[in-house]
Amino acid sequence: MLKLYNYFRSSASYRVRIALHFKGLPFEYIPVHLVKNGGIQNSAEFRKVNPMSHVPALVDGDFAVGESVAIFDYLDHIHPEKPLWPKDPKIRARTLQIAEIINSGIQPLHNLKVTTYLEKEKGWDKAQSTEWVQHWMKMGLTNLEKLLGSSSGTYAVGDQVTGADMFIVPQTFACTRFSVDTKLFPLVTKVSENAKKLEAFQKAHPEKQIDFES
Ligand SMILES: N[C@@H](CCC(=O)N[C@@H](CS)C(=O)NCC(=O)O)C(=O)O
Repeated sequence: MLKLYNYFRSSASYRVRIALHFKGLPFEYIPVHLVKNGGIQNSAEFRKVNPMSHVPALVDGDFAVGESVAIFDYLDHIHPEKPLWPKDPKIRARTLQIAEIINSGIQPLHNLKVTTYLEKEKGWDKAQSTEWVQHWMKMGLTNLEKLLGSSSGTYAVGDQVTGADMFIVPQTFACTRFSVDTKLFPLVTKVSENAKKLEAFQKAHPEKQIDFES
């Protein structure tokens, strides 16, 4: 069985949980607490699974892969039904564009190790680091909103569920944690709300996970 090293609150983990449920693939949930004891992701043992010291990481037999974009690609190749990255070249490119706006343009700027660095190494207080996160979230979502103006239908890319929705929903969850009002971005909110009605998205929600903490 596939194993998923992840953390309930991690938006990148949430993406992969959605993808696994969407494809109907059972998996063993291996919690990696990102905070306790300096963060299990920083342990030598976990670094063997993912040298980047972050979740998620998917393990299939003796093969381990990190990075949600790569994990989605791997899942599509081992289980091609219900593609996360659709086959049509234009739909696929748009899906990956949206995923990358979030994956490289927004999420890294609010990652735990980044805000910890700002607060511990640069001496910023919580309010300053939160303002930094909010700035990058709003900038990214403003640009994503423009793109959704031409790409979205019921979901982020037309009327079919794609991997793009699986990146957007966890991002809106992260925005709420950092008090960024996603209602400022009506199309982002609309496609996210539509996707959240689907079972795969509901099963993957942080509050439904075995390691959930309030
Ligand atoms: N681009 C990576 C992002 C992974 C990532 O940043 N994970 C965060 C949680 S969402 C993490 O494990 N952070 C640990 C840390 O900052 O120490 C992916 O898509 O998998």
